Amino acid sequence: MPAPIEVHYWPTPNGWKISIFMEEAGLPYQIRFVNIGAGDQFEPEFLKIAPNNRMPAIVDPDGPGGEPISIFESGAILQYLGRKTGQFYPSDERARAEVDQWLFWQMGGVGPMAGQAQHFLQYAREDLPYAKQRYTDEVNRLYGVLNKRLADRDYVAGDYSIADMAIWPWAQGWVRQGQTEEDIEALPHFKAWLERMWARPAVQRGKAVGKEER
Ligand SMILES: N[C@@H](CCC(=O)N[C@@H](CS)C(=O)NCC(=O)O)C(=O)O
Repeated sequence: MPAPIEVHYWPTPNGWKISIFMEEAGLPYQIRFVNIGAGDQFEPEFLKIAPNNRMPAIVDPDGPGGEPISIFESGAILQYLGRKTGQFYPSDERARAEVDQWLFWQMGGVGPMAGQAQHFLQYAREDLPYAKQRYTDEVNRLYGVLNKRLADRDYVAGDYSIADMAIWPWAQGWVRQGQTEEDIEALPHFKAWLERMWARPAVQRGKAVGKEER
């Protein structure tokens, strides 16, 4: 039995990406809660493995060469876990490039834009209509791109992959990103994919990790 991987985690979309992978792959893991509301992300011990003071991060005691390794940034963690396990991340270069494109599309697009939409719609200290509209519209545009992509396939890069695991935790939170029921009805392939993902027991288990902490 391999030593469990430590997952430094809080139950948010970026954290769920990793708990979903762990559940899908059946890898032994140990959750270390990083309560970002209480400031745990600024603790010196955490900063040693995650210098950007953001979770998630992992520590794999059985890293390359049998030595421990720590990794931060959810996209890099998913790629590492995919390479380590040979699951949900194809080794064929053409197929891998497909996954990478959609993984980076999430990391550079959906995550930051949806995060800003949520910030300006729900947390900003002043009402900034321009910012609210800008990020709500950009999220809508991105989900439109995803809808088109899913018109002729079940998963974003063909087979189910780390790209789906990265996108879904953000996409399922569309209500908080200013999207309306009508907006989502207009994206039938996107909507069907959200449901297809939620039908996976490991996705449900991954999203449930630590929900009592929130
Ligand atoms: N690009 C990073 C983003 C991680 C991130 O933003 N994590 C948030 C929670 S979802 C966090 O730790 N926030 C703590 C803070 O803002 O101080 C990744 O994908 O790992």
